[in-house]
Amino acid sequence: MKATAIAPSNIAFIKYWGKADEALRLPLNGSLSMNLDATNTVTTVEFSPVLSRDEVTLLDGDFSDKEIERIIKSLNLIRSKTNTYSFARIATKNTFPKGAGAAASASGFAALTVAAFAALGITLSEKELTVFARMGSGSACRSIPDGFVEWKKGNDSDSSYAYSLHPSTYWDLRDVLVIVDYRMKKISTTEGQTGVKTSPFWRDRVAGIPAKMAAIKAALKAKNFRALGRIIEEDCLNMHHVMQTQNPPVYYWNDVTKTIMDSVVGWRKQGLPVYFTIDAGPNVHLVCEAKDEAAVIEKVQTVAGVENIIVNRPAQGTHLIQDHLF
Ligand code: 2P0
Repeated sequence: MKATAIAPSNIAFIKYWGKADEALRLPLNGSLSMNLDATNTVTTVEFSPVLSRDEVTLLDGDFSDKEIERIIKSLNLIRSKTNTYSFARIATKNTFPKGAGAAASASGFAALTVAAFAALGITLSEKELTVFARMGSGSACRSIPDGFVEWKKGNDSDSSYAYSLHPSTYWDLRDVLVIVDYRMKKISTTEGQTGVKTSPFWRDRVAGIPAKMAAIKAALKAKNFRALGRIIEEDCLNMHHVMQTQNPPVYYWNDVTKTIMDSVVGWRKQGLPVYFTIDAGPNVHLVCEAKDEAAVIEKVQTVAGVENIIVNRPAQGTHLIQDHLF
């Protein structure tokens, strides 16, 4: 049987950086995100007894050997848990470039997990799917449930899962993704996280997360945009502070990133409610309410060095579609 899934990427408002268990991808802290509708991965999977190896194709580019290895590792895990002995044909495509600061590994492993189980004819609960996706890439578990999502830290594999706090229709926010560099990041997030405990500040950040999670959930519940934005920006800066003080330091920003960060503070002083957040790359996500989207875009267009702007709305979680890629 053939199955195809579409998965959104997600932007973390409270971020995941560092693992308590490398093999299971258990995080050091819980995180919270919003699914993004313009940056998706579509993946088709078919298991077939006639194949003599897994065949993995990226339709809009090339996978490195390391990336293929990681996909096959995920498939092997699914095969071992389901007593499946066939190899699989997999085709996948992104609506955005890999490494562009939109989390391709999040949408990628979410789509792979949902398509693979459907292709095997096995129905898992959403929670179980998030646990499998998490083992492919931590942030992928947050791309499976709908809309605004919490990934619980947990203390073992079954308790470290993601669930929807609010559906995508709950709040008409925008994530204006400002691309300032299309090249792949130099340090992968998996590699960068291995040094987290060399930062003298990681403990402080992790210790502060439960209170921050409670505060951001309250801001979401009350639809208090300014409170939400303040926490988003604060946690972004906290995470990058940890990254930049690791040994060796992991530094993702460039000059345009910093110009935008400064500008956002200035735009707020002028009365425009917009907040920034940045993942493991130089590109900047500007979070605002729908009513301010046009004003934010107008401001961003004045910044030299901006290569592209992608406007995201809150998105549904990962789901099956009938348009197969082969
Ligand atoms: C996040 N990031 O919460 C944070 C913000 C990067 C910065 O989740 O090793 O690619 O595959 O579990 O999920 C990126 O980490 O790492 C990430 P792995 P992942 O979105």
